[in-house]
Amino acid sequence: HSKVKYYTNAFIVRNGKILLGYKKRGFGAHKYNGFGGKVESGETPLQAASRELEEESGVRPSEASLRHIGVLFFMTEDVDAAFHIDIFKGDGYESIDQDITDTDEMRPEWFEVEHIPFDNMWEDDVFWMPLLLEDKPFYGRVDFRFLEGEEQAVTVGAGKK
Ligand code: 8OG
Repeated sequence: HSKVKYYTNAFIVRNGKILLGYKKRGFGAHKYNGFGGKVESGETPLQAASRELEEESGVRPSEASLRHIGVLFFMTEDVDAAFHIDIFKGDGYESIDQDITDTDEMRPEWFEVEHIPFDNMWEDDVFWMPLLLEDKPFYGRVDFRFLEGEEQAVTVGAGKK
């Protein structure tokens, strides 16, 4: 694992609801997730998170008020890279609903925070999402292995920062 790849993921939580996107294609397709992607060279993670949020959901950074809340570190068997994901949380403003748009990549949808579809998300999310919801900064480490042809998380650790 010589390479580290930097990604972002952003979640908007407002009035007891969380904005998730149903990923239509690519990496993590058919799962719900926050909005994010690769940090491009010359960008800070916050700039990348703001750009990806707008590209994938239509939500303008000024409406999202993103702040950094967590870090996840992943390794996957047979993948010659480690992934460092900066997680951001935003409260959003009243007008945020006017911004939200379906895109080629993601279909945005609000969920009650009591009914987050963890069965249809990355397996590690259930461990750290409570910390994100409680505004507690966190870190997590996840190792994925291929079991019966499916990628599954076998080791997960998450804690308060
Ligand atoms: O650009 P692309 O859509 O391929 O980026 C992948 C997104 O998926 C990026 O936002 C990082 C995110 N991601 C992982 N692994 C995990 C994970 O275990 N949980 C969550 N919530 N997001 C993840 O790559």
